[in-house]
Amino acid sequence: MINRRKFIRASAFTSFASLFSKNVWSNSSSAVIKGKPIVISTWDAGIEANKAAWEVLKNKGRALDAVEKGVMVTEASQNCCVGLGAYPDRDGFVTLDACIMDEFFNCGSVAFLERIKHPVAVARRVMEKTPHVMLVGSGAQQFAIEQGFKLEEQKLSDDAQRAYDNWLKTADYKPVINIENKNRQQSNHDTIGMVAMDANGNLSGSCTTSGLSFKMRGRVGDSPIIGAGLYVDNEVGACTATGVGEEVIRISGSHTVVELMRQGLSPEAACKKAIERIIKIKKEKAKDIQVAFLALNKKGEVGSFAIQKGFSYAIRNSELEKLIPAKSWFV
Ligand code: SD4
Repeated sequence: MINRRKFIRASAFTSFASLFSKNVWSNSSSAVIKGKPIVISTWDAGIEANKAAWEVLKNKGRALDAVEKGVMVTEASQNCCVGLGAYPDRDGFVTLDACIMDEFFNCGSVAFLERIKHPVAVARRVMEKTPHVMLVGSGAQQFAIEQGFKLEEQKLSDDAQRAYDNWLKTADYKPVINIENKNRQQSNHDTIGMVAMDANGNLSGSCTTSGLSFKMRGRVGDSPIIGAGLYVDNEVGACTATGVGEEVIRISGSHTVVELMRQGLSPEAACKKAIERIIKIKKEKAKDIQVAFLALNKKGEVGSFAIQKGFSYAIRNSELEKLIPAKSWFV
């Protein structure tokens, strides 16, 4: 890969070059955190989610169970961006995307799923009970009901109704950078991606979201797409993504990060390279986009990198329970 200076020189776009030269690395933590078991997850809500995952991991449970139980905490909580209490699409419906992947490349996913409280648990059933990887829309809902999941009422939470009514005044669609950390009165919540390594050194991951608020009906982001919002290779490491899903899908983001780690890059360096790839593609537009990657390698080392500042991730192991601000391209 070309280095940053050569890349600037190679760029035909002066303003694009200035976009690069303006960036200064954030001095946020990049401490190498090592050891197993360990669980990491995106945004502030990761702290609570990690607690549930840690209960599994500390008792020598499987990483797969930990990452399912962990993100179910966020799915069940009231927040902007995960679960049935989250903000709806532009037609006023909450549609949920989720996936899960284990140490054997088994994976399951649901997308455009409505009225089911725990999409990640349905994704796990897709993985374990069907010959498929992904079910969507009414088919995913039908499968969930067959599997005993309750069909919940079609109703927005009070918070979501307020946000939707407000949005309808202009009906102007625009992804909001770091919506997950903005204007939340209680603790902050968001799309959650989680990866864990258990006491046996096995990796698993999960990702669950309501997607971008006020999205087009039927829109699916990166979160339920294996290789985009999540990827696990038990020989190498695991990665999850958050932010504007379209940009993550475009570069098969999480898979890219895992492949970069396979080539010997540290988790943080791999995340940074993937972020650079998006910036190179988006040019000036990159300054209005947030994407972050969060990765864990087979040695138990953790790393993250975002386009914009404001992304943080939660970590839990036997010594630490902490929210760590990620480094970012723009500061
Ligand atoms: C999506 N990646 O649907 C998700 C949104 C997200 O924090 O991560 N928000 O594109």
